[in-house]
Amino acid sequence: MSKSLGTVADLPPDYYESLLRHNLLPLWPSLRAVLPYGRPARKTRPVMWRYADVRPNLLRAGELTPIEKAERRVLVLCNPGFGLENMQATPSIYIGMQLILPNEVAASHRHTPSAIRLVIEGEGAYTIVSGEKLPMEQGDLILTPPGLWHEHGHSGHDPVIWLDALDLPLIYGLDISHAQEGVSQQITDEHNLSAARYSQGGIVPYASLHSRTTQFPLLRYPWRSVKRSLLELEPITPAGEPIHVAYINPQSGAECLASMGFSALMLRPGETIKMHRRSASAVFHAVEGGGTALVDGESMAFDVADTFAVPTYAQVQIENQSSTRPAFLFVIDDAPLQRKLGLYTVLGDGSEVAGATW
Ligand code: GTQ
Repeated sequence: MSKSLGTVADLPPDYYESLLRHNLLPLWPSLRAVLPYGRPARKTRPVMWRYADVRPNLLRAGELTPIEKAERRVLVLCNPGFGLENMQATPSIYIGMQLILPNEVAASHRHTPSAIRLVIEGEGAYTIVSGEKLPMEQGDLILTPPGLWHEHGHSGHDPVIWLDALDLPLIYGLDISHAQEGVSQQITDEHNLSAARYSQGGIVPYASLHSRTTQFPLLRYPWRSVKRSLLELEPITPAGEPIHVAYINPQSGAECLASMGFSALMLRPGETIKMHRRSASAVFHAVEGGGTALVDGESMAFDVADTFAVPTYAQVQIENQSSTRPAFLFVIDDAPLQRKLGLYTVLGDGSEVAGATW
């Protein structure tokens, strides 16, 4: 039914060359590549980054490159589908693994991309965001919203490693990615007071109902609280249905950041879950336990601290083979961005774009 379109070979060579000289291109030979019928062309590959491969290389970076020479000592998890140099895990998501050694300081800066950290190992590190000192414990989510000063420090004894996620591909793609160097921040809140202000879901400081002092009231989501919520959902969630919680802004109820969404999944011992196929791309990271991920037919075993990329619309099945231990996964996706564009869809719920063929 679909008509085949003209190609470059159909055109007189001198005509085509003159178009190029004027910075022009005919659309029709390339139209189907950028506007394919039925389903999108996807560059994202299902890729697994094993912590066992990342960790020794990151520790080696700690020996090779002093923090002053790195600003941030990070190895970037690059999806080969985009070309490694583009530093994309998915179309919109950058993922890095960052190492800080005892007594090091990763100097204060701020930038247009949004960032988060998810702590993988080690004790005693902290991030200061807008003067608030945020302890970093294993599994904690720390937000660094766009434009806010942030620096990292470490007063413990062992290496600390965390996962960074940024919307860098998006912001860089918009030609608005830039940073500013700063001086070490004055700590105005030594005790992570936002954690006390928003210690329980559904309860907020009274005054916040009429005057909001900040767009980002909560900058740290302790893993302890997230895990407790998942465990509370367990007995009321039917077997095989994902036990899945979303991180939100406690003041607005919206996603924490405009472009990236964060959620956590629990798989009971022996459980297999099937995720909805949806338009958002995502990165999954094992916080506790392991298992096997089947992403668009590709089977990838994962262990604690392993990380994998999930393309848009992918079929995702996750299996926890352990008969004794639950598995916990942290998920980063670009659903908030897609919702703002009116393009977030879940296949099979009637929201897909007309003409999609799956
Ligand atoms: O820690 O502020 O992986 O600015 C990339 C850019 C981490 C950070 C990254 C950054 C940071």
